Amino acid sequence: MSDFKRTLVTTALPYANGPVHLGHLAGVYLPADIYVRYKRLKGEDIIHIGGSDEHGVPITITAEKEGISPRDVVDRYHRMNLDAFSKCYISFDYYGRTTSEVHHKTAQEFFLEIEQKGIFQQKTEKLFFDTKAGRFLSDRYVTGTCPICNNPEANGDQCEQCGTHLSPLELINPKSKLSDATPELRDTMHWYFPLGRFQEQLEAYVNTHEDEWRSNVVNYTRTWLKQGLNDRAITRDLSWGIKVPLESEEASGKVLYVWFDAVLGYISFTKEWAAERGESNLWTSYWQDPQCRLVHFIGKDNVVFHTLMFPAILMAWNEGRSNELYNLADNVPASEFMNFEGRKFSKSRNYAVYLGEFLEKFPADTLRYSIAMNYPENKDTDFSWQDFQNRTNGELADTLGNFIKRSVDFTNSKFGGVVPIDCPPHLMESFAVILTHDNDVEIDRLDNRVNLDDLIDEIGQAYEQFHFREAVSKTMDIARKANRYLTQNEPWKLIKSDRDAAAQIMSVSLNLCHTLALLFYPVIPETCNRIYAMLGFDGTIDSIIKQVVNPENSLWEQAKKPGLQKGHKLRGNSEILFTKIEDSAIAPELEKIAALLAEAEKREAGAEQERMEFKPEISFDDFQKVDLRVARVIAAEKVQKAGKLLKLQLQVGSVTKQVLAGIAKHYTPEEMIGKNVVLVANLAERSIRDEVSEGMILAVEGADGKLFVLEPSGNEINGKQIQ
Ligand code: B3M
Ligand code: ZN
Repeated sequence: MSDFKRTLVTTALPYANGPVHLGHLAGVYLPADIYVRYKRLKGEDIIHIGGSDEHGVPITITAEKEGISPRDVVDRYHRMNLDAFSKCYISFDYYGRTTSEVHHKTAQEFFLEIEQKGIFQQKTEKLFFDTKAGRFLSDRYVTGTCPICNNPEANGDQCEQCGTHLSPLELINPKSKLSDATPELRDTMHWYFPLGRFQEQLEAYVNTHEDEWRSNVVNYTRTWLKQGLNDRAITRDLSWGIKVPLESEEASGKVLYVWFDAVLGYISFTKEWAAERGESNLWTSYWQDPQCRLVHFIGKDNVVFHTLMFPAILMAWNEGRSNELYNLADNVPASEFMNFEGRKFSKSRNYAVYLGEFLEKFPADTLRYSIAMNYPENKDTDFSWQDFQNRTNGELADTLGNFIKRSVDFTNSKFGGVVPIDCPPHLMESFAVILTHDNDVEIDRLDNRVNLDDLIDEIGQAYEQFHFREAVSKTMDIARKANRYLTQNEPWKLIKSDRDAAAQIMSVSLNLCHTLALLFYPVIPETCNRIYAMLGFDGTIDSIIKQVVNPENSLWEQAKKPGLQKGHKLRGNSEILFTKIEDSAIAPELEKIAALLAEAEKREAGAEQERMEFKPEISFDDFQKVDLRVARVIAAEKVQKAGKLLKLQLQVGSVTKQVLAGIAKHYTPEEMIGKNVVLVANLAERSIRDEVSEGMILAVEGADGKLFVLEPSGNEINGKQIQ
């Protein structure tokens, strides 16, 4: 692991069609920034590359909704997000945009390389065309009724109500979102990337990393590999995007699929970063030198694009080449989600707290700390105002802030603001929580011994393995112990009887302040810069870090040793590092949340009401036409590539029927086998995903969205009509 000479960190490129919220910060940008700052403290060569994803349908849909151009949309949100990130001290080395010229060229170069090798396939397919708008409609531009749950507003790629992944062709009554017109099917040709061609290579790639990658990342990737990888269309009929770089008739009007171009943005932006430094070729040291470690920070919804799709694109580039070979990611620390006050962030439901807005009210470091302590490493976590207030007041203000301020204030008032004596390294290395102070100061070596070196190494290990919560809470543990050390030794009393003993305690305390300033730097950088200034250092940690690129004498190593010797002068005055958050400051936020929740409930109740508006009346004869039967599930299995569907074989009297039911999220195949169900037995056959469904079974949705299959009971009822 330590064979690497340098590290390239990338963070998922947020779509520039809206402001980033706290969920994005928690899953991707904060952990990446913490990691990068830690590595910089270690004196390692590391860069952090990010930027805006400015292509794709999410952008054009926003533009159409707001009646502005896609260019206006991306300009606005690129600026807004860059600004919010910088206010949150996310220290990108470069923050690019996929609309840049360098990026367009890079993506086109990749397309041509793969095209010339004959790897792409071209396929003609039928796609919906909006004759009013004169455009082919990509999946998201088509809406209609879901064939599984009858939701009348399903999207062409997915039904939000039942979660089924759909193709627009499966929708009942498809409509164009552009014009409301019923679209017609027309032939169109597209380029496909044959992911399956790289199946074995990808499997081998994942296998070599299975021990270091998070299990959720490995499992999720393997699920895809197990299903077998399909060809993926990598072009679209759109006007906004990167043009397919061919002169042919068939290429006209086509752009690269946004995911094909977005992942290549990491490369383009590294090129731009290098050019900006006046070392145009430097980017190759990060992408094409095997001694560079490549790490992608992303959210769990982007895993396969980074563990399969992007590596496969790079494999296609590397194929048959002897030079300019690209590195594949060494690690992809994908996060789970952080919820807010018990609910998922949702932009479309307006349930979100945006980063920029948050930072107008509260300091970035308090947010960074609270979020780091709630980092969704291997399960979803929750952020609440109450937790934010408790951590800020109890941990940052009362523990860390209090310790630093008391150390500095007491030194200022009793020792003229100067470190009174050298700090004995052994005291520093293993400062005791309680010192016995009779005549001479002696460490209580039996109890309460704190071995700073070991603790710091443990914290370092946690960072190396992306265990951010563990690293930050262990850092706070040191602050807690330091604070207790000062409190329990009572130098303010001791000084009356034994000035030297008090001097020693202050010397240890001040050196612990120095240590804590360095250890906390990855998570609360602005505060640590202020502590550094208070301790009388010239320049911030931010500036000093740039001068130390030697891992042996790195700032991280310096944190283990006394950094302030006798005579070192503090700045002279102290400051309050963290202002406590009063109840009155979060009260309006809690009210806002309550209002949002009430709104959500009302909406849900409204939906309920809507359901109470019965369908138009039917005659008794109409009803009699429906043949409801009791059937027994004799076999059940999941449908490949349709995660929500179960394929059921039903015994209905002497007949068997196959039914596809959208219940895979609620029942395992095993749970279904043996159940009696209610079957609509005379429903016209239809096919979904190349499978035939010969009926429908009845189910009802419970409060939390869980489906319950209706299970009739009785003796020898199989095949009987329900009346
Ligand atoms: N913009 C999707 C997202 O924001 C996409 C990430 C691109 S990473 C190369 O979730
Ligand atoms: Zn549905």
